[in-house]
Order: sequence, then C-alpha cells, then structure tokens
Amino acid sequence: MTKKHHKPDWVPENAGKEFTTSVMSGVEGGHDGIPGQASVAVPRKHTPRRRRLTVDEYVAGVLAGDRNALGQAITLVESNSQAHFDMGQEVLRQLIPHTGNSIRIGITGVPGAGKSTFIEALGLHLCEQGHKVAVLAVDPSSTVTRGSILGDKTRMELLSRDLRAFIRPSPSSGTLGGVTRKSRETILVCEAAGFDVILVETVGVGQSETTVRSMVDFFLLLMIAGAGDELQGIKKGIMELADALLVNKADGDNKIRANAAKADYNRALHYLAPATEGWRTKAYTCSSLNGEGIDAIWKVISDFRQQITASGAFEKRRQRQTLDWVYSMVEEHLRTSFFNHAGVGSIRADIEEAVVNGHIPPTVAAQQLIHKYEGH
Ligand SMILES: Nc1nc2c(ncn2[C@@H]2O[C@H](COP(=O)(O)OP(=O)(O)O)[C@@H](O)[C@H]2O)c(=O)[nH]1
Ligand SMILES: [Mg+2]
Repeated sequence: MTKKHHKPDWVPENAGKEFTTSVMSGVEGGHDGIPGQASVAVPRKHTPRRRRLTVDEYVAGVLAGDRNALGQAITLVESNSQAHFDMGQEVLRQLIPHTGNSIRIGITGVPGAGKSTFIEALGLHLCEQGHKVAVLAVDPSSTVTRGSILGDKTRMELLSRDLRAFIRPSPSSGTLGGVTRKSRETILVCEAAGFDVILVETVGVGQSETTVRSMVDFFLLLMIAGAGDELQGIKKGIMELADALLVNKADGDNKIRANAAKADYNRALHYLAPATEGWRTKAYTCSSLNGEGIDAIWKVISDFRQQITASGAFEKRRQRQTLDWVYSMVEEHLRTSFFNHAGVGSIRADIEEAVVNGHIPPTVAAQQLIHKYEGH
C-alpha cells in the first residue's frame, strides 16, 4: 500500500477512523501502523455510508495479506457489538486453517526497560532478513491505552514505516478476559495474513505477564542493570516464566554493569525451575540503541524453536494454551451470566450484608447465590 492509496468503497463505515489519525484506540479505530496514512484521510464527516465487507471479503483480503483488510478484520474481532462478534467469529473460523505458522514472542519488563525500542530493533532486523513481523501490545490492566500507544508509536517510528511490519495497539476497554480473547484472536488473524513473527509487548503492570505468557511460545524478560530487582518489580515468579533474560541498554558506560548483571542473573537462574520443559533459561545482554546483541538473541529464539519443536514441547504448549483459552472463555461467560442474573441481583445486597455481619457463613452465602442463579 502506498500513500496514494485510496480507500475502496467497500470499506466499512467505522474503518474511517484509521485514516484520519495516526494514533487510534484499539477497538474502534485500528490502524496498520503507517503514519503516512493520515495524509490520505477522507474527512470523516464527508465519508459516505459504506457497505460493510462481507465475511468472504474479509477472509480473502486477510489471506491475500491486504493490510487494509487485515486492519479491518482485527477491528471486527475486537468489536464488542453482538453483530460484529458473530461475523468476526465466522471470519476467524475460516481463517483458523491458515494460522499457527509463526513464532509468537512475548516481551515483558518494567516501563522504561526498553521494550518498545527493543521490538523496533528486532523487528527491523527481522524485516531485513525477509520476515514479516506483527507487533501487538497487550494491556489488561488499563481500559484506556491511548497514552501508552502514543509512546510506543513514536518509538517504533522506523518499524511502523516498514511495509513488512504491522503494528497494532492494545485493544482498549473491556474485561481482562476480553482483552485476552481479542489479543489471541488478533495473533491468529495476523498469522493468517502471513506474518511469521509475532511480537507481543506487555504494557502496564500486574497481570499482563501471565496473560501474555499464556499466548506466546517464547517469553522474554527485558531487564536493565543497576536498577535493583525490587525497582524492576522482578519477582521470582516472573523470572520463572521467562525463556530468556535480556539485560538491555548494554552500551556506553553501562556495558560493564550490564555484563555484571547478566552474570548475577545467570547465577540466580540456576535455582529456578525452567519455564519450558527441556530448555535452560539464560541471561544475555543487548543494546536496542546500537543493535549489539539483537542478532544473538534472535539466534537464541531460533534455537529454542528448533529444540522445543523437536522435543514436542512446542506443540504441547500450544495445545494447552488453546484449551486454557477455551476454558477462560467459558469462565468469562459464566461470570458475566451470573452477575447479570436478575434473581442473583435481587438478593445480592441482602446476602452480602448478612455475610459481612456474620449472620451467615460465606459458604452458605455462596450456596444461596448459586441456588438462586440455577433457579432452585
Ligand atoms: N542507552 C540505551 N537506551 C535505551 C535502550 N533501549 C531503550 N532505551 C531508552 O530507554 C527509554 C525507554 O524505552 P522504551 O522502549 O520506551 O521502554 P518501554 O517502556 O519498556 O517500552 C527510551 O528513552 C529509550 O530511548 C538501549 O539499548 N540503550
Ligand atoms: Mg513501551
């Protein structure tokens, strides 16, 4: 796609946003990461009502690697409206046979560790090698992600201009389960469009590490030297999720400290259980600014893929992740259904009061709520 590209008339009405601004909210807007698009904008208010894409058009467009169709398909599956949901699921169902052929890499680390800068450096490196790279951000902790997207967009300026790459911000709004579902589906849509490397950046803190771990093959923990473990919020639990630790900013005066930190982490890693069966997690250094160590970490990831595929652990993890996904959707549905249940709503306040005042034990309170829900 070039700057001269004009939106075809079958573009859905709500896709107009992606042409009118270079930074958009995840759900409604969608973009394909090309800042130049802003210049081809058709002013929104003059945009005529457009025919929606059909399921076949979405599917064909994505499979053909059409960036427009890709952006719109993601917008569709991210949408919270019921009509979009049903259509999105049908699109996804048809795309599924064309998914899975990528390496999914999660990147975590405290804000400021250099995740976005690293992703840009690795992404550009991989594009040069002929890979097609999709970058997604997952932020389950925030309902409004505009701020972080803006930051990421400006820092991935070069990568966002590369036509072999596709950058998609975190879907905004919704529950934790919603964001997880949307991100997983976005990964699949990107794979169907031919992206063979999926980079997922955790944005925000808290639950994002485990969320992202549950959807990727390789999990990379980015660190910085000298910040102190407590400052980096690095708990043993998070180190145990990682397939590699990467001490970033190993440049200039910081290089010596970065190497010392690497040695420290390697010692600590000896005592931890491995994140992936049959793989030893080690620490490495890199500079996302000058590019040193970027190729080496890609080699680590490639070796991982090779070894873990050969042992069967790769496929086993993906199968487990798929089943986890199924049950997390079931749980999400049940939770919503329970809390939206009129009967439950009618007795909740009284039961809560009774239980906090010690009139009934929590077990009885739970039983009463469940009985009400099940219609006993
Ligand atoms: N010296 C140096 N600075 C870096 C490096 N990587 C990132 N930075 C800087 O660290 C800051 C935070 O980077 P960013 O990628 O936004 O971190 P994120 O919050 O983890 O995504 C920015 O000012 C970057 O320029 C690096 O390898 N070396
Ligand atoms: Mg960032």
